[in-house]
Amino acid sequence: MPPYQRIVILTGAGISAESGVATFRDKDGIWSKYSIEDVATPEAFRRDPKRVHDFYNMRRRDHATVKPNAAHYALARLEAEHNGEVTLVTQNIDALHEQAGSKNLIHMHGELLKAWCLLCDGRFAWEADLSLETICPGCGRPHGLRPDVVWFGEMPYEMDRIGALLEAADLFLSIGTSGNVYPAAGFVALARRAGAHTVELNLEPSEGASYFADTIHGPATQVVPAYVERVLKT
Ligand code: BV8
Repeated sequence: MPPYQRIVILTGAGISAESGVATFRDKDGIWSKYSIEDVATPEAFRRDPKRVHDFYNMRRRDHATVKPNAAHYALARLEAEHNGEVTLVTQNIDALHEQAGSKNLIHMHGELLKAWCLLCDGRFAWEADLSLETICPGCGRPHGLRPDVVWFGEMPYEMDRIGALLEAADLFLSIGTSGNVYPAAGFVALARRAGAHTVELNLEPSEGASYFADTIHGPATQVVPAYVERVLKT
């Protein structure tokens, strides 16, 4: 394994599964209980904001009970100890990567523990419930706050920066994602075109498994620390 200089890592819900955070498309996943059209689009929020707030309030409350797992800590260790650049791009809206110590982190789908005021464009750390009546700490008005997450049909955050990182990558790891959601599911093709070595670490082959030069299947808490160990030894 050559020494890699510019590592880009994409994570999805599977990396948080062993922390007790529900994934989306596994059996009993979130989308088996809720429909995307009802809780994860701007139209849903316009149509029934209370229903959408309740969905994220439930997930925010659950989040208070979970902790990072060995896979989150292994990625934080890789960033801290690897002699080269390590950038973590997560689709997840949980805060487990930062709680495990990752710093060079991009939340491309936003953050569960942040609120965004559509009246004053302010963004605020937020752990409590949100509702239409919640007063914005920035502009002092109600009826403006929403979860600061990227819904379907909305542009993910920092796409230009992510594109530049993929262009320059020499190693691209995709961890715990089913490869169903774009544009994240297309990152492996961009990384390959840039000449990066591409590895999927997932419980089972994802939709995009065939795009990867290497695939390692198993629970994240086992396969991720083992792979990080191998990279750090080069
Ligand atoms: C965009 C935040 C364009 C909210 C999320 C029509 C209109 C508009 C767009 C589209 C359209 N049709 C299609 C699209 C594109 C759409 C899309 O891809 N749809 C899919 C369903 C087909 N994408 C979008 O809309 C994106 N925006 O395209 O904008 C645009 C252009 C110009 C101007 C404006 C807009 C935005 C997508 C972001 C949506 N928000 N999340 C929230 O979380 O509530 S997506 C959501 O899915 C999460 O972020 C999640 O992370 C992500 C992907 O899911 P995964 O993470 O992969 O989770 P999943 O459960 O699927 O898989 C888990 C995996 O882990 C499995 O493989 C499993 O085997 C594995 N696993 C399980 N346990 C373990 C494990 N692995 C290891 N160890 C274990 N223990």
